[in-house]
Amino acid sequence: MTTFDEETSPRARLAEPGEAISYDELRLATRNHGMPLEMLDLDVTPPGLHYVLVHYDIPLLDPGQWRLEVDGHVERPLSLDLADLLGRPTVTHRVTLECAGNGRARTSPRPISQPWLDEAVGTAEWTGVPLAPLLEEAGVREGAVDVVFTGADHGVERGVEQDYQRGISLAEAQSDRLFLAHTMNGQPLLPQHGAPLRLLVPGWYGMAHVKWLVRITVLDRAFDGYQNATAYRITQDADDPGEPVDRIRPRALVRPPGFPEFQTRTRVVDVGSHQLRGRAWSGLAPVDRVEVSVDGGETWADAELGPAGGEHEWRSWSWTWQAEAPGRYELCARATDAAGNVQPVEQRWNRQAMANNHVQRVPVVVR
Ligand SMILES: Nc1nc2c(c(=O)[nH]1)N[C@H]1C(S)=C(S)[C@@H](COP(=O)(O)O)O[C@H]1N2
Ligand SMILES: [Mo]
Repeated sequence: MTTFDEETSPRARLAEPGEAISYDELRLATRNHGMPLEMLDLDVTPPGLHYVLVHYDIPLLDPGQWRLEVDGHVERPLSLDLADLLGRPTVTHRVTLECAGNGRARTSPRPISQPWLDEAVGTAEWTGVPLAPLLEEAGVREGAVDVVFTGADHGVERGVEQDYQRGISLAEAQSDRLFLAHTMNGQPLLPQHGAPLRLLVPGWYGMAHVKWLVRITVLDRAFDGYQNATAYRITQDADDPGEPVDRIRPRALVRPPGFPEFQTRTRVVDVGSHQLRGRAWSGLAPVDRVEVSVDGGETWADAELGPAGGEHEWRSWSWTWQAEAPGRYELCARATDAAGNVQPVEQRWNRQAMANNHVQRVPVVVR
């Protein structure tokens, strides 16, 4: 195995106090992109406007040559082509995806990585094949522990050369929630979203939803690959092994009202009545409360919730703001779910800012 020096593949680190965004971070930020927040108006994010996060390169796979292998600790390994998968019974679900690092650029010192602000989220209508029947067809053997999903993309990260791989427990993999999506918003998957096939793990942060899926391997031991054991962990310091990142914590976003100033994106609205609206989601339980603030979180009012949709789909909310006096305001929203998880106003950041759900702040000038 090649070893990579620190210049080629630096280890994880936090920015120095006051350290500006680097070209490395800018390069990640221009390859990967967030959802423009005005798309919070829509139930389903249009193709190309859903956020994108790709660790390495987007592999261009020939759908005619592509195969999915199901192997490892199974009785009957499977090798399936796309026609086989497209011919199977499907499920369709609207699923909200959010990157586990959404918001990480807001912490100080920030972890050096894709510098998300608030926008690493999107909702698509995914169609595909349930995973559990495929595992049953392959015949999972006694003693199986984890199931590993391998993407066709390859790279080096923090000195470790790897295919993008994520493991999940056998119990999760056999639940009826997981499916292999070949269709997004009624169209074949776009290259950046995992064409021709990706895993969907509704309710979990983005890293679990392996794109460009080529192999599903059943293990008789716990998976200790990089993306599970090293990355995507909630740690307090550099030596802490931490806890794995799994389900999405409650978060609400405001659709920025009025019109923006080009450079600062400060919003401009006129004195008067404005319907504020946005979306809220949680992978832990359905959202059942959204609160809104126009004074930066000093005081809160309950928003009206839109219809409850799919179990893992964001929920719309609205609230009427009487903007009576000209001046500067700061809009915020926060979500609570039916399991009692409340989005905190004061974020307690972990080292990598993983699975944070800090409150968005939208500066508005009322004129
Ligand atoms: N094969 C593969 N799958 C992947 C990734 C990747 O880099 N390679 N990125 C993951 C991460 S970190 C996220 S947040 C989601 C993003 O999915 P999207 O780009 O379709 O929004 O894909 C996940 N699946
Ligand atoms: Mo992510």
